[in-house]
Amino acid sequence: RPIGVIDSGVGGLTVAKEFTNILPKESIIYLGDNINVPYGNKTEEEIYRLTKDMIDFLIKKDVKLIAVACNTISSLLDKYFLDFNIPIISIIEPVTNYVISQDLKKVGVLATNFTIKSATYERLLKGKNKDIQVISEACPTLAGLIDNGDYTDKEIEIIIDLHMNNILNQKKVEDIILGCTHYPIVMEKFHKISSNINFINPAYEQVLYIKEYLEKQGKVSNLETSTFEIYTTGQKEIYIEMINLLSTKLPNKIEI
Ligand code: DGN
Repeated sequence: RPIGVIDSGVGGLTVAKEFTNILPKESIIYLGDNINVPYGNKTEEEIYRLTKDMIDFLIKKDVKLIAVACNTISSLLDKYFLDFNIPIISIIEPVTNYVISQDLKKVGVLATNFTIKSATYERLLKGKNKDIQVISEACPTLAGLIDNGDYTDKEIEIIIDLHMNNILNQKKVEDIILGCTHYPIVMEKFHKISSNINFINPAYEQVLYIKEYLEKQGKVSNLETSTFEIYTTGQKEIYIEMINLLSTKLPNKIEI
């Protein structure tokens, strides 16, 4: 059975890419709700309703597990999405485990409005180490700009610069979590603007976590030819552009 991956848009491709590297023998069904991006400025009820529809769609496709490749939705998992017959895996929990394992004393978080307001990163990190300092910065427009597909847009650099200044003016940090799956798509812009910062991409930790989970459950696939299907409520062209930019595997099909 395939693995489902959901995001409000193209951001989850950063997670799909890690699947092709870490679990290449798994088939992936990706669902991006681009028509409703960004989720980060919506209400809890709206995000719940849209996410429930995505989960129902993937359950009908008989996926064995859903990777929530969206920090905004992951902020709501504990509250709304525990009662399904298949595991629904957060992107936030695995990266907080990683940060704690690295013994960081302070860490920055850049994420959507919703994720920052929910304080999920702070709650989970402080729950594991009460002394850790978490410096948070909401970026209300960045995911939407990236999802437009024009990653050469100068505006993206201006916005990243603004948020990096805001976070570094609060406190000097050396490690910053890119707490929205859209942001690592423009990782090279983050490095260009702040070359001395270690940017943490939660996608990698999430897929490692899922690998361990599947191994424990004896549910790892061993397909000679795994497939990658994309379903979107938006435009195919943006997916092709992002896939090229991320140099990840091309999908077997893209459907609207
Ligand atoms: N990619 C999503 C996230 O990780 O939070 C959110 C993008 C959005 O809808 N704002």
